[in-house]
Amino acid sequence: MSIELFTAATPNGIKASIALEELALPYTVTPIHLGEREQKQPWFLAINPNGRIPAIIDHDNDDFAVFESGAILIYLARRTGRLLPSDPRGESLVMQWLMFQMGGLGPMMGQANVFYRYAEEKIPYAINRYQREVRRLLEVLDRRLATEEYLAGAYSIADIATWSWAKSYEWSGVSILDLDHLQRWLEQIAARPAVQRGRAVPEKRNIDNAQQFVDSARRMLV
Ligand SMILES: N[C@@H](CCC(=O)N[C@@H](CS)C(=O)NCC(=O)O)C(=O)O
Repeated sequence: MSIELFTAATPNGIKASIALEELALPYTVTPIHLGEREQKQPWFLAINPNGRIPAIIDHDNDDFAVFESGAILIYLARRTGRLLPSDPRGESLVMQWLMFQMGGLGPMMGQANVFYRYAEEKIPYAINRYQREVRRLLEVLDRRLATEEYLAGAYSIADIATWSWAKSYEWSGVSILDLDHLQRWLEQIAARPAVQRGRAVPEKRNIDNAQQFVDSARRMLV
């Protein structure tokens, strides 16, 4: 199987590379330079009409293209029969936590980052609104992880998706000092060799410090 991954060093991007590494699938990486708005070029919109990363093309399946990180994770899991159970209950549990990430944690952390880090105009109401919502969602995870080793039974694509965002709580300006179970799970997943390889994709270029990252994000948000 040969997968081409279009990605950048962001939480949504590393979900795909971590899954590819966990599943030991051969893949090539095409870095997309978000600050230069490469994701809005016509050639890329033909792959992902939403003009965002990640996206994949499966060259061993008639060049089938997949966009939306959650859909990519499900596709890769189905392609290999791993990281997503096939029985209705097991599958539903993974889907519930995956949807929780896709519809909740990811969008809220994304907005917290925009208003807390990237917006030139600091709007306290917006910053508080999104940081409080992120904190609430992280508490939901902490309660779940108090009784479960992973989010949905065995380690799954739900853990990959959620870890890729939750690990960046500091960048969103939210503390998890008192969320012991969440911290345990964050560390446990960070220690996985495939996660370490996947989170380093693509190699970071020209971004040495937080200010450069903020500048690049501002160019993207124009
Ligand atoms: N729901 C989408 C969100 C993708 C997304 O927002 N990607 C960001 C990077 S994390 C992006 O490409 N931003 C570029 C832009 O907004 O132009 C997914 O999960 O794949």
